[in-house]
Amino acid sequence: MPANPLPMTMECLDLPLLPLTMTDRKDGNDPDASVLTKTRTKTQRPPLYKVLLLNDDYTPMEFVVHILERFFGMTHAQAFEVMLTVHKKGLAVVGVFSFEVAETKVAQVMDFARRHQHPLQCTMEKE
Ligand code: TYC
Repeated sequence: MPANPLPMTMECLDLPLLPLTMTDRKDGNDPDASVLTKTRTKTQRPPLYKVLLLNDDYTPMEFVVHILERFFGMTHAQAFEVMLTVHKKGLAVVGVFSFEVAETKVAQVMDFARRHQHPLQCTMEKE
């Protein structure tokens, strides 16, 4: 399994103010023209992005294994297994991250592959 460092970014969404019922009033009086309101706050999770590794006919298997160890924190055994999945099925999800982390991983892999003159392709998509 690939390492999955989920950043714990929490955002709050303030929902519309809701009228309170008479039982919510502490004084027990009829508010007549006035209405008390309460804010409901709901936590929102940040969107997550899958990082995908694509197969090709030229990139050496050991190079792909190295990429998975180096940039995705996999052990050699995990990396070899994921590399074989990509080789056999055409692609595999190698991690799920926030937008910024996924973007960085893709850029690191693409740059490392280009510098070693391998055609390896890495992309991301919203989960
Ligand atoms: N298909 C490549 C080969 O036979 C190995 C490979 C695996 C390439 C995974 C890319 O993402 C990849 N040498």
